[in-house]
Amino acid sequence: MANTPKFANAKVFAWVDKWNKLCTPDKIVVVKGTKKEHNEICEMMVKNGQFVKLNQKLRPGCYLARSHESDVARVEGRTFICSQREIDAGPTNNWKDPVEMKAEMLKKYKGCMKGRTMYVIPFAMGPIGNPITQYGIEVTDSPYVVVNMNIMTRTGDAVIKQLGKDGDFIPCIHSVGAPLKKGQKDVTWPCAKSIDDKYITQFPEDREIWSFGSGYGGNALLGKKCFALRIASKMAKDQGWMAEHMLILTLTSPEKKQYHVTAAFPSACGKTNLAMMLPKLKGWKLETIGDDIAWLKPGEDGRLYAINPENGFFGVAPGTSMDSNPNALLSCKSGTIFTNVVLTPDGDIWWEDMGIKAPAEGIDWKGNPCYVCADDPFRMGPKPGMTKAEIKASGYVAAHKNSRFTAPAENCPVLDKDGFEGVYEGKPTGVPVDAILFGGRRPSTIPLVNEAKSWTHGVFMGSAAGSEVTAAVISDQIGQVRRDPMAMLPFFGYNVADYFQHWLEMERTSADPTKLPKIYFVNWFRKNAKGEFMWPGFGDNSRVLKWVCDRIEGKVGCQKTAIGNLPKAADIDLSNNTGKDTVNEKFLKEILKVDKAGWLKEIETIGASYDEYDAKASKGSKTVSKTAKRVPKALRQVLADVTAELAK
Ligand code: GTP
Ligand code: SPV
Ligand code: MN
Repeated sequence: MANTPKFANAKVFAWVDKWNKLCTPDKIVVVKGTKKEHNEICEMMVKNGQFVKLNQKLRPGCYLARSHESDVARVEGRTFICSQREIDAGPTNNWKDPVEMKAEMLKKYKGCMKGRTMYVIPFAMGPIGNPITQYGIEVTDSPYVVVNMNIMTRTGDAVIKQLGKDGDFIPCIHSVGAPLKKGQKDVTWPCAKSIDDKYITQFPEDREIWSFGSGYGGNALLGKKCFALRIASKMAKDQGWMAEHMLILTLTSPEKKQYHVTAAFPSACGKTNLAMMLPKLKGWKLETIGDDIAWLKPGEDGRLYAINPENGFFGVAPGTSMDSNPNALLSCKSGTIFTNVVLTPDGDIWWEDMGIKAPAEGIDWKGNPCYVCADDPFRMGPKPGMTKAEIKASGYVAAHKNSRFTAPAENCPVLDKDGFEGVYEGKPTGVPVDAILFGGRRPSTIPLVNEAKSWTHGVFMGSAAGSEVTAAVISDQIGQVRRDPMAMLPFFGYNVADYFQHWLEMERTSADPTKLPKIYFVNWFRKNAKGEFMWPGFGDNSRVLKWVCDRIEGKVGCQKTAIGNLPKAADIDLSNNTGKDTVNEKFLKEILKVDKAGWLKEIETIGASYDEYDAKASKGSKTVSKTAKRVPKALRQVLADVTAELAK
């Protein structure tokens, strides 16, 4: 057995020692977080066949990994919130008794790291030393996790030093669940092959994270969704702050006035794209602070101050191009890990809709050869000479739909360096938020942008968010619209209805509620009868951001409607409406209207979702509901008001 290394912090030692004794790894490495160590681990993985080293002239410090076919995205069906009381997990979460769950999982962990190295990753969520930052220790047997955590979080000695003798941290345990027998050769992507052997478990009261069986993304990089959203949302509720699935951006107007905007969109619905967008409007500058997670704390002045707890971008690869998101592509220039994309013959990477012609031949995400399409140089098929129609009919993609890049934030050409370090006007407060956007992929009904009439109405809007399900999760419902309140459906650390209440509390407890951000609902994804997008999106979204700023400044009016304040079409700036994709003015008018018939249906399904949150037990529960009437009355009231106004 390996000896548990010494740590000055007794709680760190106890956590590592506990898992060492149970998981019995061959070796233990405490991650120092240096470049040299990072490179050595990457090179070891190349030697073991788990990484492909990319062409170092084209992509210095970049590697490619291919996951097992069963392990390509988050697994919501195997994600658990193990609060002591079932009611505290709520109807949207899978619940199990924490004592039972720990007993079940301890059996899995027994001997699970045999033949492997146990890595201890000290990590920070947020800039080290910032008052909003939290710390974690992830114990894992996956070197892939180590190098991804090195990019996505601040890792290593600096964190150990910050923790000192008795600093607090969130303890995390992760195993791929694939022990090796003596002499057994490792596979390229070890994991538990059966979905039922995967567990992504949060213990919100113990503030612990136990993950087993998956090596992919948010299932395994435990600082991200498990900590920064599920556990942090519970901490935030208890302590009066907010942990949200939001990007953070800084916008500077031609008059040099700065605005900070956060936006909550469900997975694969455009956060990374908006966070790094190149404004089509001349004179406007956009800078990135974060692309996925925001922690917001109320200040003494009543404003909400935000930091990005992460250190990198775990971005969706397909669709990322020099056209759609040049800053994301440029962020992948060096020091990036690609997972499940295509390998080209010159040692570079490729994916669908990258805006780059496909190579004649490549290796697809499964490791099989793939070939350029016969009649579309921007597609690849599994056999030579296939037509676009044949490839489409076969459902084949060369890069997995949820293939990702793990890129260092410091690579981003438009990073707001101060904001990213949590600094505003020289102080480590995070940045004051002027506007919060909610959104989702909604092909019908939902207008381009809608301003909330009040904070409570804004909370209602967030609670009613929804989207088509995307490939970011393993699901048989991809493409169907589901409710995804505040884009947090897969990430609530507690009862969804209590979470709504917490949002309402943010106004009630604010030092000055008039200083809270204004709330908007946006939809870049309206489609016409032909199934074409009615709004060009991407850089053209700057037109909507400008309207938001104009509203904040009181520069423009609005149409006051039953569902909220909509722009007058003339107030959407259409200057520089040239290039490949342009705003179609006829469509614009269409997507700024209240679709009354659509909204009557919408209201019904919002009501149905509230009823479900009010009456249903947690998923997988055998007990009858005890959650009745938990949705805040104030939100029911907004629903009633909107319904009444629509009927007028
Ligand atoms: P997660 O990392 O899963 O949380 O996703 P995300 O919210 O950061 O989504 P991302 O920005 O990676 O976008 C996902 C997909 O949406 C990509 O295929 C984009 O091309 C597409 N997309 C993003 N913004 C727009 C837009 O404004 N219009 C349209 N039509 N598509 C968009
Ligand atoms: C998401 O699904 O919202 C992601 C990817 O950002 S993961 O980190 O895997 O959750
Ligand atoms: Mn996300």
